Amino acid sequence: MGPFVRCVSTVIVVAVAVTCLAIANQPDRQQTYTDKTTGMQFHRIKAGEFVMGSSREEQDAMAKKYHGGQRQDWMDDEKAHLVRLSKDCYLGVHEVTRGQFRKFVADSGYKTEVEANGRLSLALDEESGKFEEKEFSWLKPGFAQTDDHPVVWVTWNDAVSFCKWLSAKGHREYRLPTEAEWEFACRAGTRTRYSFGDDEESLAGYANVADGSARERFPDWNWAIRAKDGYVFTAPVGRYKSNGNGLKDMHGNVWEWCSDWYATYPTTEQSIDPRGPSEGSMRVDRGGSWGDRG
Ligand SMILES: [Ca+2]
Repeated sequence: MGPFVRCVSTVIVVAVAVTCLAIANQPDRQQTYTDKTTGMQFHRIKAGEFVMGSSREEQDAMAKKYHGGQRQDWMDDEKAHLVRLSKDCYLGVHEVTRGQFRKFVADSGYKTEVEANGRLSLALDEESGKFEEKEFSWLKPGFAQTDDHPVVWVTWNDAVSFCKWLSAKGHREYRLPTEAEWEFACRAGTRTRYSFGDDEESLAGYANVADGSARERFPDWNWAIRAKDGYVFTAPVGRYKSNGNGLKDMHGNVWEWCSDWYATYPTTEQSIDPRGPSEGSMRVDRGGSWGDRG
């Protein structure tokens, strides 16, 4: 799966869902901003224009490499189109960590949707190395994590609740980024397959993906890249090289929630500050994860 591919979920995907945040109002136009409650760092992303989505050439190359030359249905959903973002925004440098999420839970008494439902979920379990049906949650993700790792098993509603709590605490308005803001910030002016270039084996220097370490643990992951990023499951945030906007882990570690409902991209020539459709059945998450190839 390529980096600018979209992922959609009504509930969390396999232990990989997290939020990155955009501050809605501008903190005095500084380049960086640190939230006092959580210590979260934000970088300013200047307004601008970019081509959102994948080019036909890129899609054809992916179809040839991974799908025996067959175009996939989802490829028509993310047609390249011009987008203009009229306002600067601030995006979290790192994925929200388990320690930061713990502060939210300790202060508010919040129960994540997965905990509240108490239902069994199917996910990869580190202990057995197999998919198991258990009561997984951000505290029991199925693999070892420290408070520096990204929080997982967080639904879109959980992520929005975290943003609301942070807004109330931080005297700024925090929200999930729109999908357009996320992609613009990730691309950082590039048009290559990844924000650092086209070579997927180079992902190991930029992100925690399904890699050579994961192949050793799960020999049937023969689709994973061969280079090693050093982690089978999640990695502490910020371990890898930044993109051009100084943001970390944009191509891996855990998928990141955006605010938009999922829909086929608009076909108009130019879209200004798109927020996605007003209703839908699935939300968008973006990036990549330890269990995907970027
Ligand atoms: Ca990895």
